[in-house]
Amino acid sequence: MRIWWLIISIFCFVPLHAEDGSQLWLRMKRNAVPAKVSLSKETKKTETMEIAIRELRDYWNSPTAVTLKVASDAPGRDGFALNRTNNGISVSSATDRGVLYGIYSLLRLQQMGDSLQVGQTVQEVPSYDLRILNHWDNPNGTIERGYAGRSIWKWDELPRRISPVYEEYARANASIGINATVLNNVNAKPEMLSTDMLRKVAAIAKVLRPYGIKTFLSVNFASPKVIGGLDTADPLDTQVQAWWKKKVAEIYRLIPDFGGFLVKANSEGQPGPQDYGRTHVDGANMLADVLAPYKGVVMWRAFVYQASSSDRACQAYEEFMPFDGQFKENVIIQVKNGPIDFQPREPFSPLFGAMRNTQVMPEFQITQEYLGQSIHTVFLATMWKDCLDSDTYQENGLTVAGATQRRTVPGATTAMAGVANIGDVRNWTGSDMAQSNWYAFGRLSWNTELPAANIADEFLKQTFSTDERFVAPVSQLLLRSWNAAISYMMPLGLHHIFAEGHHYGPEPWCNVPGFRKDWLPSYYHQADSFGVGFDRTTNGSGAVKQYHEPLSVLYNDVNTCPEEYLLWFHHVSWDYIMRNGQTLWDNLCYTYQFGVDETVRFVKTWENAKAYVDAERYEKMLQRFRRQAADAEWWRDACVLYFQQYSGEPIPAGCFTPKHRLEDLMRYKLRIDNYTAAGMDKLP
Ligand code: GCW
Repeated sequence: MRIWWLIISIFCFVPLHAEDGSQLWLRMKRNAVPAKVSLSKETKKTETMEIAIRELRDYWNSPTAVTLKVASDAPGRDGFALNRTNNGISVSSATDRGVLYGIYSLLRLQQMGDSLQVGQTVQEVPSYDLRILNHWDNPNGTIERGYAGRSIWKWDELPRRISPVYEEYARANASIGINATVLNNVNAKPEMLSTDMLRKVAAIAKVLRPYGIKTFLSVNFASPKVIGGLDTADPLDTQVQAWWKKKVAEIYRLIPDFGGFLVKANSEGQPGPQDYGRTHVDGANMLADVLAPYKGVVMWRAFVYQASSSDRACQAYEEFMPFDGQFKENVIIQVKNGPIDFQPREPFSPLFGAMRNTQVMPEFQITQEYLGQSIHTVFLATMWKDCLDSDTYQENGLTVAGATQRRTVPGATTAMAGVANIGDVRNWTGSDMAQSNWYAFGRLSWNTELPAANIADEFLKQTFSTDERFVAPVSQLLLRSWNAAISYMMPLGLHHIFAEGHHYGPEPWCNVPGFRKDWLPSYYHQADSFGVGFDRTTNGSGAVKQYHEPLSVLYNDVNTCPEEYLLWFHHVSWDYIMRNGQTLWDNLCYTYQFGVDETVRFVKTWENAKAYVDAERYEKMLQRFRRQAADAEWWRDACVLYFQQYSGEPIPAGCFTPKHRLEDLMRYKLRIDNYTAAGMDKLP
């Protein structure tokens, strides 16, 4: 009797196929009978090829036979060609990795309900050589700015136990063209380079390799001192150089295809060459020399700023431009998309247009540190496209994408980096919708020309449903979500008015006694009784001068500056008349309210999508959309009521009635102790 009761309860209460989001966009149905796949005569059956064969056998559900071919006349650099004739489909590439990307492209078509026609050929070559994730994961399992649990890298168990997650991770990345990964935080612990850790890294690299993924590490510039026992880390010291040489030799013995180093030096307290009176060139070139015999590269970050008098937005340019042309061939300067720090909206970093003789790569942030973390839905393809498509005016029509895809010397490596939003929760990214940003990063780094709308469609069709009644409205939601977030957080060029520390909610009033000025919101918004905004014109910090004409002139003039950057470049009076005839103050209020309205519409859109989504993901996302709408009101009230103290103006009649009182919001402190949920249940 008891046993029956138990069995009945199990069947009634435990759904057999609970949807946990763990499959990401890879939801092909496994074939009952393996598909027909063959290799052309000359093609070797490498481990990578075996994966390609297995994927097709298991998931290619068309009767059309597929032939895989590695041939020197096929597209190189990871590229591939798909070709359909009366005899079937051929997937060819100069490398087995290219074939793997080809078969994932084929499977993507199938999942989206599309197919190749007879006579049709598809040829693709990726935009960048390296399409690389940056994990900000620490050896103790925590993740800096991670909102999806703990690190997937289980250092305690490695190299003994190899978690099956590593291969799932490799496969997911390969399916969207990602071919490199930095395993650890740029705020790097020196012990990452200990022999013990390197053995663990090698074990991960071994799993990633057949999927075409190269392993990189972030290194702490003081490593020779901290773990090497030397009394200096001066890059010009021969003992220091010898230490790195030996360390790098050890790394390549363990990981023959190791990619190289990512370095955050002399930034936010990290050690660097300047500690010894040396320069970024001295530091980067020393490591580049050591890595060169192995074809390794150094990604040296330009994210540097000091608590100096100069505008923070100017500092990366000021520090790096003098060295343009002096970096070794295997150095890439890694530049964040905007001049400050992954804000909701920034103009592109002027370094992209300025550096002519240095290989520069964009760094985007997939993890939503400043965009609602794993609670708010903000589709970032739109933001990244905005940066990549920006004209730098260095030469006719040279965009950020163009400037970073161009090789400064023939042997140079091109790359695009994204700070991962991946953790060890079952659905990888906390929010099921946040998977779209990992997906978008892969697809865009593969092809910067892809429209954001196509990426949204691809993601939704593969991850949720191909039903147009679902795809059309939810894709619209995704495409509007970036603008919505800017509107309810920081419209018109406002930036960095986040709560100190967690960067989740608003705190334009934040003032920590003794804190660096450039870590406080008032440094950025400069609100006073006259107006608001940071004067970066030639009368102010002069940041506009770092852009080529006509941008420098355009940005410098309040009348021609694009309004989305108005308060980024100008300190503007509250009664300034905007292009739509409203005063700045009124426009600010209306824009905040527009952001709130959008989030309310998002909740409705999602409610209408219920019929097309499994109950688990539907419910989890619904909670998040609702919380996003409530947060939007929090943002609106906090910012508008705070700025009102300076403008002295009323909220325009009929615009909105605040839900909160400023003094309550100012007293409220969001405690985020568990980043997996980012305080889902906590609101002011
Ligand atoms: O966005 C800021 C973050 C830091 C981060 C830093 C960086 C890894 O708040 O947490 O440190 O940027 O990019 O180095």
